[in-house]
Amino acid sequence: MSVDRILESKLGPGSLRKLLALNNTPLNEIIADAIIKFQPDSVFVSTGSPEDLDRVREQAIKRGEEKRLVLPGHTIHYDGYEDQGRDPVNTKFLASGGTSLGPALNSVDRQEGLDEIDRIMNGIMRGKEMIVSFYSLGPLGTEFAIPCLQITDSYYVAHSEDILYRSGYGLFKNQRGKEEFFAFLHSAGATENGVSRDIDLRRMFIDLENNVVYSVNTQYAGNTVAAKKLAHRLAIRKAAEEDWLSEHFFVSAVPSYEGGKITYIAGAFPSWCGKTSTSMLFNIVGDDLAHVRKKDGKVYAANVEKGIFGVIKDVNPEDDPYCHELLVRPGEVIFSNVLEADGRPYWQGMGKVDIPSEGYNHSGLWSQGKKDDNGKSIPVSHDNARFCVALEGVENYDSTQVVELEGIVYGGRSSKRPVPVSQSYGWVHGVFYGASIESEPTAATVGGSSAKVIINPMANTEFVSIPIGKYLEKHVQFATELKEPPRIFYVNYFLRDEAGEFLNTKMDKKVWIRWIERRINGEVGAYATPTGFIPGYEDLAELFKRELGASYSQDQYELQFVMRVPELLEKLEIVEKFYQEETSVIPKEIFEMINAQRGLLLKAQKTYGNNHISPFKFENYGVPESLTQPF
Ligand code: SPV
Ligand code: MN
Repeated sequence: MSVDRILESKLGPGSLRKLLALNNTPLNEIIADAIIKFQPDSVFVSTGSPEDLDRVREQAIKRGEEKRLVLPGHTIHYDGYEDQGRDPVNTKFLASGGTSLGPALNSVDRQEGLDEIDRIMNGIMRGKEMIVSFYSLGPLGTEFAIPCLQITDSYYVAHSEDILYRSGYGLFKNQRGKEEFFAFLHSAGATENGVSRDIDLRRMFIDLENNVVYSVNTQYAGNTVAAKKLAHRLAIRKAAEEDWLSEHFFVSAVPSYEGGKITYIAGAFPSWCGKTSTSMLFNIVGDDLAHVRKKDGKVYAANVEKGIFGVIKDVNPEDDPYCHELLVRPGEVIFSNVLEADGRPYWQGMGKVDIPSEGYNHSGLWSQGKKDDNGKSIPVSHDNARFCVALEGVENYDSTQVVELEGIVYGGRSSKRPVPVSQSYGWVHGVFYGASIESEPTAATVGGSSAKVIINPMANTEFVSIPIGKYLEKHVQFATELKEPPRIFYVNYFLRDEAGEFLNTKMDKKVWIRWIERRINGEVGAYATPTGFIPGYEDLAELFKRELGASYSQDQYELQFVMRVPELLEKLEIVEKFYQEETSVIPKEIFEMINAQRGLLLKAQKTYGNNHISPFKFENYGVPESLTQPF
């Protein structure tokens, strides 16, 4: 059958008209091919028009993928009990020659992968409707925009994507080749009680040669909303080829105290390290993914998305006032994997609210004390339960589409190592900050065992689709011709004392980010230490007062900013081992930084005769030359 005949056989006149108006042969071919393989009963094409968006919302309810809650616009969706997060084991790159990407990247021989996916997805949409929609990664009308085609049989996925991404229908007009767009093919597969049943056949396969991603037998958005992490993997590769960066960055706008200046900073933390709440402390541009480009000696960033798919756990009025507000007022929100009782959503850490003793959650009918098959108590909501909401209409949304980036913040979760905030001595030292992001599993308690520490370069490990050495090389080289590259910082919100208590409150991060803004603008000084510039006590005391109305004692400062030499040396070992074991060629600058950093720490330990060195000891410490090189 010809492509036209195939399309005519499944698309109604409205959908056909919308598709043919694009005059896009490669697009028509890919849709026709999906029809033949997946055999949907019908196909709906959404242009992102208000009517089409409405239909998607409606169908998500009608087909039982979402349920309306009491507040207008609020709906709830469930993923299967075993389908509550990204599945890195079954997320694979398809690479010709199998292992050409190196053992660190989870890959499978391309043909083998395509054959497997063909087998699994053959006829998988029988009895269902296929939805075709179009998105743009990044703002339309700018060089950031990348067209994305989504094909799915899940109205929940299409709905989430409509909330999270700019519509890209217009970008597909008159395209001449498949290489002009990313394509995502998803099916939830057979469902039971509304959730994907065949979890053992869950696959996310990324065809790097053709910029096509397949995702099947899963609903969790991190596996299915392809414009998110699946596209991010394709974008990292594209960026490396075209000399820009695709990063796991939030972007935030920090207005100066004096008014008149807004400083844009970006930052990467692994999941569950406070990224969304950091992005919302001042004004939010985006909370998860940004593309970064250079132009005329300056660095610009754009939010890939236009919404938030955030962790809901611990969103409460005290810790996350802006986020919380979004979840308790009318407006379009998809809650996932939280407790529903009498049409209202409840989640872990939501604040001073009486949680009903029964309801429905990610485990099905739930009552207080319910246990899973392993005898473990099932909480009110899953740890990775989420909310999905558009940024438009968020009180502190800064809708500037492309922003000049002046600072980058890396951060992780460490109970005993990096100080709460420090500034690198230069770009390469900052790349080293990013390359050594450390994350303890969230369950780690006092002094979490080093064996469990995960090194997560730029919080991007899971998504890097080129050899990690090449990825870091791109970072090192990015700033070579920039006169004033963005300043780079490191934050750690998770220091604990001997008794295992956190040394900081959740709101303290506002002070660190404010200090970063002041520092970028030359409004505060800093003290050099062996690991970077740190804030002075007086400056912080003033910022604590101004930002939080809180007092900040010298003792607190000393406890938080003490340099924990043996712990830091131990981390260097872990980082060094991580990169020594890498098979790709790691830029020499990374090893130079590790060695220089180690030398400075050992020297400081000797000079000050102490394992834990008070920050006050560094008042006259000079900027170490070994960390300022080469730029
Ligand atoms: C993250 O876990 O980093 C997320 C959510 O942003 S996911 O969509 O799962 O990637
Ligand atoms: Mn993320």
